[in-house]
Amino acid sequence: MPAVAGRDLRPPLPPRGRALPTAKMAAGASGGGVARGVVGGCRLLLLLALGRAAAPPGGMLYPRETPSRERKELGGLWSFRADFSPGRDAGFVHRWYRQPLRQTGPVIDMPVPASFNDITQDPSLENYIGWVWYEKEVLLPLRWLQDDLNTRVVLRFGSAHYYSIVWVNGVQVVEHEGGHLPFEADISSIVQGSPGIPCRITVALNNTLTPHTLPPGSIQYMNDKTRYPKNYFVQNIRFDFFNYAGIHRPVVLYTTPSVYIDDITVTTTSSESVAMVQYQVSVVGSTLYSLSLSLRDQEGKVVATGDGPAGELKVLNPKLWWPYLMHENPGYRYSLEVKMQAQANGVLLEDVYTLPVGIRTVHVTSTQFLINGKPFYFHGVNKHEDADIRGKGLDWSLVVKDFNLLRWLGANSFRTSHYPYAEEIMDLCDAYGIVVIDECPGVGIKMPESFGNKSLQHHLVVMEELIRRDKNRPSVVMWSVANEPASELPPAAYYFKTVIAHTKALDPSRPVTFVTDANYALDRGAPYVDVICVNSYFSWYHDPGHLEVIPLQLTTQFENWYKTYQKPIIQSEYGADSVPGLHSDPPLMFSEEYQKAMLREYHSIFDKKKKEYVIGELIWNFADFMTNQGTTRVLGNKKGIFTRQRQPKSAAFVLRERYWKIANESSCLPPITKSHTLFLK
Ligand code: GCB
Repeated sequence: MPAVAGRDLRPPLPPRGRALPTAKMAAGASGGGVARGVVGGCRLLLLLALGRAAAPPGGMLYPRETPSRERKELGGLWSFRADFSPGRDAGFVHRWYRQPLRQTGPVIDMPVPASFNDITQDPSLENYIGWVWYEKEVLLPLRWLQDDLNTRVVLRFGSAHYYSIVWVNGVQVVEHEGGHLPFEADISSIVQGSPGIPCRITVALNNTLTPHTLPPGSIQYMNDKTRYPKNYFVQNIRFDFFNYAGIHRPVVLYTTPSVYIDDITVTTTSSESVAMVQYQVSVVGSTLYSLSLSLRDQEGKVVATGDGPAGELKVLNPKLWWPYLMHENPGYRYSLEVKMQAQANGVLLEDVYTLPVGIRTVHVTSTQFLINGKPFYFHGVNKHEDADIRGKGLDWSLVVKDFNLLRWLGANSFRTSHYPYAEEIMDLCDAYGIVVIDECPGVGIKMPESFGNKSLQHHLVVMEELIRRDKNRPSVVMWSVANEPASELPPAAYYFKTVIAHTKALDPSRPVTFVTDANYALDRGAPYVDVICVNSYFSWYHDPGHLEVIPLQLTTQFENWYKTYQKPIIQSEYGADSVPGLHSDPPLMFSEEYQKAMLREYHSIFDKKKKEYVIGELIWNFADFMTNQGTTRVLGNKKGIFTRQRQPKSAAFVLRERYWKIANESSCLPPITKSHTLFLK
């Protein structure tokens, strides 16, 4: 992505309550002053100014039903109201959370999970910036409320974009900064007083991006009265996907006993004949409890047992977690059942949580990426959470279709470009053996002020939240802390040194990277990564139309990076837009033929360099996706090998041939047949 002109983007904050009549999204718009403020956001600004926020304490176990835990889905239709008041602050001034939202003014039905942008015909909602309000009334099962001291009721959001404040029956229960990651609140004390009465959940969400959010952005007021209406502003972003917002992932209520298993951390080591599963369990609610653990295989047989809050389980002849196409039974997971017993209020409380555990190891050498001691080559894709109508909202049909397409393609991996994906998607990666480079929302970090202390502290918190969520996933083999930051800027050195060191301290078991498009000689973050992940668009953004330059430029790229760092390299993005159905021979840009020809040029060099130190290739992109409007985007980014509706373009067949060939060459299995493997699971 070309950078936005680097001028000073720091005029003063807009006055409080300033009228904001028209909001439009724009990347790199110019012509006015930029405000650092959050739209309707004196409140948020205050919060962000408070300094180093720590990730909320405690665990973030996925809410599973177990013998001691129930779960109630809150998906479906919610009431919705965007705050179109001039300062976007009417909801706070008039305390919309204190009454049913419909009593505050007109509401519409809004599906959850979904982005709100594409649901109506209203362009001002599609491009809305500021606070929106969601509300749902729920009746809780009486049994949750009867033994009021012993049942804990938790309200959990899989994610909401980007700043969330939640009230239950008018009482604020949680605030959370950032999209893409879960947050929750114990609401027991609020709901237990009123059995039989619907409980009202109100959510205020603000999608404004500032230089200190992740991803960063800035609000720009267009002050030239000869060109723009009064108080006109745009949200500038430096990333290339539509800035969808809303409640994007499942909202659930779940229960635990009042003394409960709060977190479990598992790491694994293994040799051929024996594996060790190291565990740590934290319990909240009492210091007097007992813990017992049993590890079962997929036949239900107990293979190891343990007790206490920390220890090691020994597994003889372990069945390892293998990537898709590397083993005939990929994605093997044991079940770790953790049982806690405690006395509280004169009764015996028992909590049970079952965690899937994959046993595998990851190591990086100067030329290889090893999974279970065997060289692993990433032949995969970059994706987006993106679809028409629902935007970034979780959609099971789309999720399952995508996994079927990935396996059809022979892809063994993807990067969660450019933010953490839904836990439900990650579960399927674990189950199918799809290897993941897990990326945080550090995309578009370009402005100098986004490398300051405030941004850095927030980035550290986001990494804490990401690792807390995904640390036990066997599919996650590497953390990516950013995509294409301005890593050539002087403050990038300290910034990435700190973020990467923090990530490694939180999780010493996985390598860490960030994805760069900077010049190898100027990049100040690369010294700290374990694997070099590099993006390049030769013959597209550079030398457009000149496919013949690819072999030389790509070879030079790899050789420069390797000679500088002696670290293995992944081509983490390469691609070309193609408009499906547009043909041209000889190949011209935007035709399906050009996309195919570009692939072939890149592949010839990958084939040479993968014998040395190139350890992977991830196409940009799996599917077409929506972006801001712009002169280089035709209803979005068309670099997908599938259309947005998941139909293959010609390039998909080229990639499929290649990926299956690589899988067959590198597999220790008898030749894998395409159809056979697709239906392995
Ligand atoms: C990139 C970015 C990705 C863009 C892509 C493109 O380098 O990482 O987010 O979508 O290029 O197509 O411009």
